[in-house]
Amino acid sequence: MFQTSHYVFVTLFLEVFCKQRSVSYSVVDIEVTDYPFTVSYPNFSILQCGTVCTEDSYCTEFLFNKTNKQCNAVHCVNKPGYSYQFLSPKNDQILRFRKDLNWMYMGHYYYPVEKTATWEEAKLECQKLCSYLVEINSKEESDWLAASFLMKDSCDSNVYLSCTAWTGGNDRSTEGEYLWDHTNTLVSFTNWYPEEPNGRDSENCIHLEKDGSWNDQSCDITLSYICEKNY
Ligand SMILES: [Ca+2]
Ligand SMILES: [Ca+2]
Ligand SMILES: [Ca+2]
Repeated sequence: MFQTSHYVFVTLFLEVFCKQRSVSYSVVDIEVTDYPFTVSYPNFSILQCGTVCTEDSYCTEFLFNKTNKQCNAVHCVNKPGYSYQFLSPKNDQILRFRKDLNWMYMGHYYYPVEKTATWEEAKLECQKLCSYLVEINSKEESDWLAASFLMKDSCDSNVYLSCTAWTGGNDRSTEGEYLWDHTNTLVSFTNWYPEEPNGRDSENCIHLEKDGSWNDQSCDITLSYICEKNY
């Protein structure tokens, strides 16, 4: 009993502490899955563990073993130069905390990132969040994404460069053959802006515009992006 309330206290403190860095954590209580990419820190306090995760952009979640003070930062993709441990925590001594991000749910989970990035950078940023660049399969999804995340009072009238976001759609492998990056499936539903796509070899990545329409654009310019995940 003492131990439980002790950790409840520590947990609350952890959230306050980490909020000063604009990151808070929630206890994860869903059935455990396997964690292929965890970085191990022995003999840490729970606060040190939270701080390590806060300062590591690849860390989405951390695991803390109450008994042996083992801290494990969870990554979703391989970070170059890190050595990883596979972890399958069935042990009830292991507390799990996930970084809070404001994923919006509409059948899937969506997270708009306003910071701009090239298409490749945006792809990696979504992977770091255990997600992928958004894949759009219907007019409803396209319109909902644009209305929810892109259409703002501050947008200017330039359809192409203001209030737009990368999607996972691209024809980087074969010109004119558009694929969704994560599922590697053909783009079947399309919602091109009039006279798009027009860039041939120089424009191989699809971005979503604030009216829900699409444009092919050079993958090297920097735009906002939307990440999606199934759960
Ligand atoms: Ca989708
Ligand atoms: Ca192209
Ligand atoms: Ca274009």
